[in-house]
Amino acid sequence: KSVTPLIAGNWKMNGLARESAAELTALVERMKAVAPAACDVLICPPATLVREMATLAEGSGVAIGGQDCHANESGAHTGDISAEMLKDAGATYCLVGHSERRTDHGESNDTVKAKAEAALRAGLIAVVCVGETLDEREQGRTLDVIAEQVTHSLPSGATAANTVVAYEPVWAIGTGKTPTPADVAEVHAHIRSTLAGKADASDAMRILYGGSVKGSNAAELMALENVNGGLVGGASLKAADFWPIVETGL
Ligand code: G2H
Repeated sequence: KSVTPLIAGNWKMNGLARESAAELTALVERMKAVAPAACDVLICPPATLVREMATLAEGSGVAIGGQDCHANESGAHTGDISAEMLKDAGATYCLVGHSERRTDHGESNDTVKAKAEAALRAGLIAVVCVGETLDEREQGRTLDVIAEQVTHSLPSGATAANTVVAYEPVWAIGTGKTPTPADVAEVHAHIRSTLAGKADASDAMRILYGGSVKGSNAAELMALENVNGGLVGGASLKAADFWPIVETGL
């Protein structure tokens, strides 16, 4: 594959400073040993840890990202964090539109798009997440739902350099269930064709697969056409679990 893969870890609402620093240090040491790595590696810790993790990861090839950002640069938005603040803390990426944000916080495609545009405005790479629910899949609506989400969540001005798409079937998140490789390949091909004409250099834009990725299934998933890396939740929390997944991109 000609595109540099991205293996991303999403720690979600997990991590206190001491344990997280130990896990990130273990990952950083492994990355330094394979430098220059053939894939990009990203960890998205909770916002409280972004600055500390960014300092620990400096110069290692492990990038640090936010898990969400507000669409505005600053202002009266209690509890929210802007893309500029994440950038200031050392982040270079930001996830937007994760299904847990879409579900738990009622984020629409328009909201996700505004957040992705905020990430770009701040100079962060936006990782725009999309995915169908089990109901939508069972009704045969998967491809339509995904095309709709990609079309309406992608930031204007999206390029292969500033935007990544992550496909995460909602029913596969944290459940241990994964779609078949054929299902993943079908959706990724559909995302690729949806991107054509909507984003600059759409052929080179990275499309990640996420949802119960682990050491035992990563190689098969990452080898699929149009799969340019993974977004990993549970299996990214421990360096020892995450490393075999990173190795599929090395
Ligand atoms: C999907 C994924 C990471 P998990 O949410 O974003 O989590 O790998 O635990 O299914």
